[in-house]
Amino acid sequence: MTRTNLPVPSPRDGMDVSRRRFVQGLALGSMAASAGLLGSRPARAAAARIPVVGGIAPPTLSGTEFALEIGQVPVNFTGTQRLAHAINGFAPGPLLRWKEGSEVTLHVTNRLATPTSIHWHGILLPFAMDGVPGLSFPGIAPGETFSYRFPVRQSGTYWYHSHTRFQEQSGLYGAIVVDPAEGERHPADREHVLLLSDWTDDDPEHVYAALKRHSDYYNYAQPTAPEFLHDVRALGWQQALAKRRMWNRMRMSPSDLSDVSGATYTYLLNGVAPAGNWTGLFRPGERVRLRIINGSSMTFFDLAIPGLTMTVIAADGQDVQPVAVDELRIGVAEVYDVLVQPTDDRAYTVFAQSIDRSGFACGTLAPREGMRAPVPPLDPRMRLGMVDMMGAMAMDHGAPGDHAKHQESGAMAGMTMSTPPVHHARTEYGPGVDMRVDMPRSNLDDPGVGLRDNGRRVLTYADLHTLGGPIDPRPPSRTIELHLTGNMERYEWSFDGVKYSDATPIHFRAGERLRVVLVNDT
Ligand SMILES: [Cu+2]
Repeated sequence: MTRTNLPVPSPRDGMDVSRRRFVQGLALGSMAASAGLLGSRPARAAAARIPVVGGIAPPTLSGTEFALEIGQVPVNFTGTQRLAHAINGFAPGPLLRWKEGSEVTLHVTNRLATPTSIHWHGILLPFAMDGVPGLSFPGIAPGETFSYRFPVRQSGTYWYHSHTRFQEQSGLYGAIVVDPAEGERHPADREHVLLLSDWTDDDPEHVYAALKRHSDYYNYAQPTAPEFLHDVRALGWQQALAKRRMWNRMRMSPSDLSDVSGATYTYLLNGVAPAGNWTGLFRPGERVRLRIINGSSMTFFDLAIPGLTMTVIAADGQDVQPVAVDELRIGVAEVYDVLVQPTDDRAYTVFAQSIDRSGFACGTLAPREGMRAPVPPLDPRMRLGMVDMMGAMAMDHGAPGDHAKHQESGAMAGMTMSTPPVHHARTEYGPGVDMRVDMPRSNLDDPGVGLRDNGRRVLTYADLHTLGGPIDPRPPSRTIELHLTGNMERYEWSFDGVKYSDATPIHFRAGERLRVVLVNDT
């Protein structure tokens, strides 16, 4: 495999994270091809690419007053030049560093020809500062400046993103770190933000339109004829046909782990493609805090750093009882803070593979620049089993040839078999809903498809405990049950079968202790 690094250009304003520009181009193309990442339609990704610049890590801005300009900037993550949405010329945007107890002012100026917005994800603030167009403010018109001002009432790792159209997908997002007023609970010798994301050279508007037309447009891993024949050999004709019919009846595909895969997406770490090898430095023996943010639009990542144990100390900005793991699955918009303590004078690879194993983001932790550790192979692709799709129902009835039953029985035995009574709203019985789950399970201790019994300690939600018990000890006075619903073929999503545009508000009472139960019927 060949890899060429271009000379690093001079840093832009006040960058304290080292910036790197790299060649991706042919290097990544051949890497992807040799790793078999391209699925059954390799043509578009394997096409010859001109080696060019491949991504730049964003700078840090800290203080209480910020001037952020939203515009467009040429980027090149794949060998093809595209325009990204950017903040102060960076896509992703700068890391914003605040102090708990301060008041921050952020003047956001729109230099685009279209409206824009910034939403501060996970930040507690007055509603008018929340940055959701049509809900908390009208958005920021072209040429206009909107000044966000709010007190910072929390600490931890968060992020921000545009809440307008698909601007987030095309670069308008960044990290937020809030330093606690009283000092860190787990002081570290140094820290790095690991901001994961997915980039497409296609116009995200076009990606969405294609998914609307054919929801499996980007699913290049559909079961193949050989796979069917394999099922026939293993299960016999009748069961193999029954299995195929079952998936067809659900109008779903067992390979439907991600709507858009690595054939379309280039996965980025801190705005840098894999061949660019973003590098975070450490001195052997140091305690290093990694602030891991999934700022992608559509991608779940499974992240590990071979050779290092990660001690999870915070989830979504909230400190948790420390738990040591080898790997964690991070959903879209989730955040985890972990501590690592590399003792050897060598490089470690930060490896974040997409849930469908179609690609990965990666970078390096190293004592010095220019080092690299082996990049592990992608885990094998897996198929969803009935247990992943149908919840408890699959356990009662079983399913012919169900992979989960054969290969992942260990995890199934440990699953929480809670089957609370489920209520489907009348609005769920309409053309906008193609599936309802009658016996949902709350499998918080299930690592999830592809991570069960993989020989690594994998974080589950059941491992996460608030420090010092619940923040509010009162029992809930009422429960609202909401169903996440959708119609895959229409690529249309809703609560209780009601699209946002048709929905009326759900009323919460100020100060009440409320339980909201979300049931995923999709
Ligand atoms: Cu958000």
